[in-house]
Amino acid sequence: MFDKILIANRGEIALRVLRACKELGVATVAVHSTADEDAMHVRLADESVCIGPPPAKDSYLNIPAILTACEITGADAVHPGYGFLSENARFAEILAEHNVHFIGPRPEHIRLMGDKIAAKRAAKKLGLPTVPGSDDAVGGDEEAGRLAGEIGFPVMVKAAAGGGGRGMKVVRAATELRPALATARAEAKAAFGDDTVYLEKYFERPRHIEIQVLGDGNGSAIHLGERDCSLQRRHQKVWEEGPSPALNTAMRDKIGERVAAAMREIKYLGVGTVEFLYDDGGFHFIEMNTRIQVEHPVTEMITDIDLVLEQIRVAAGNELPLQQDSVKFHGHAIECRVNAENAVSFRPSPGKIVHYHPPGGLGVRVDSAVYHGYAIPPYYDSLVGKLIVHGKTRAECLMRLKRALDEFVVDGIETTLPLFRALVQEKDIIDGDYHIHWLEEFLTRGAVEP
Ligand code: MV4
Repeated sequence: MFDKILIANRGEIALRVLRACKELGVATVAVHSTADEDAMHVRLADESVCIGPPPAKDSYLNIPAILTACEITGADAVHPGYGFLSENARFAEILAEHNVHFIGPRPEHIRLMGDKIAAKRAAKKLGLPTVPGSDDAVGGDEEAGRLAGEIGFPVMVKAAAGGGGRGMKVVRAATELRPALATARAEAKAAFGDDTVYLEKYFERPRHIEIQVLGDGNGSAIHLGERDCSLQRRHQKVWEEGPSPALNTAMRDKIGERVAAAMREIKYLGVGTVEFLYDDGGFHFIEMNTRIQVEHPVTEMITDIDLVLEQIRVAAGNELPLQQDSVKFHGHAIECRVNAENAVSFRPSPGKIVHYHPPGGLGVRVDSAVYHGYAIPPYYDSLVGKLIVHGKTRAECLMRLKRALDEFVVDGIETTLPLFRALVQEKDIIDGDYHIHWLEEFLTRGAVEP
């Protein structure tokens, strides 16, 4: 096991990683910007190092400063959390060059999955079902026209360097293709410095279902079931749950086993998430995330496996904690991302929390790094905390969620709690009958009062 882990992140995930380190008996180093001097992860870590001013590019994304912090403290591993440097292959390489372990996959796998065309080609070769499409960069407009004709409209233009919804365009007719290509290319060039695009069949109302995996880097890998992340707004997930209301055990086992087999084949190391669009009974690979995700607690609650702890263990060269047959799914879990935002306009609402009372009781978990009197800085994401609720059935989970939402008090700032209180009353939500555009359509109907 490592002796000392530097946590290159902030907020609730820094605290989440710290907790796993404490249980493993590993010393911890917090790094922080000047805006985070009062942050919980700084207070609870064994040591802390200030790595720069508030803008993330000068602190949490500042590779030389983080390397220096490793050097000063003698940390032998870095946990990147999510966001920031967590999917930066070059960062993983630089750490290795300085004899510091990166707690995550090998750089080659981070790089492969960062290129969406290469990732899709790899997924297809590994036997995963993909979205019908070009499977390669599209050249000129003529070639695109021919491809779109073959795929059949509607099609979607996507940026190879994309992800998170940037550089995407839906094209419903041949006449719209040329301008859509130009816009997508321009957006991709501006956002990623790469104007490579590809074409796919467009799914109108799919679900977004992702499979959690864990690999030891030596050819052993297991899947830990799925999360349904369809409830999102502007590509920001709002509510995640597992199991998906759309799947049964046989469907889960089938797609899960195919994903696990693919991970064995590439000797994947660490935790990862394989994302699919799910439509009309079929799975279609879109992307793979090579990091621990915000919504990982959903899987932890239904499997009883500590994903962050196991992520650290496999990074240190340990074997998997169990075989696929021993993974048992029990009950249902829902996570609500409580943000410091107005529940109707979603305008950020940073500032001081003057009263804080998180809910508790059986089946209720709150992953948060805020406290009574803490001021949420305006520089980073607006997550106040994640409310994760577990129940034996989905109905019990919803019942507990309602109760927990009623208990939750965050005063002094606006939060998205009123949105969740409205969602748990909605028939489609209660029935599990939703898709990736459901939430935006619901918000357009104007049913939430802040
Ligand atoms: C799609 C799609 C429909 N058809 N691809 C958006 C983020 C990016 N990672 C993939 N995305 C989509 N790809 C095809 N062929 C619809 C989306 C999409 C979406 C996907 C998952 C979760 C939320 C979404 C919201 C809008 C669009």
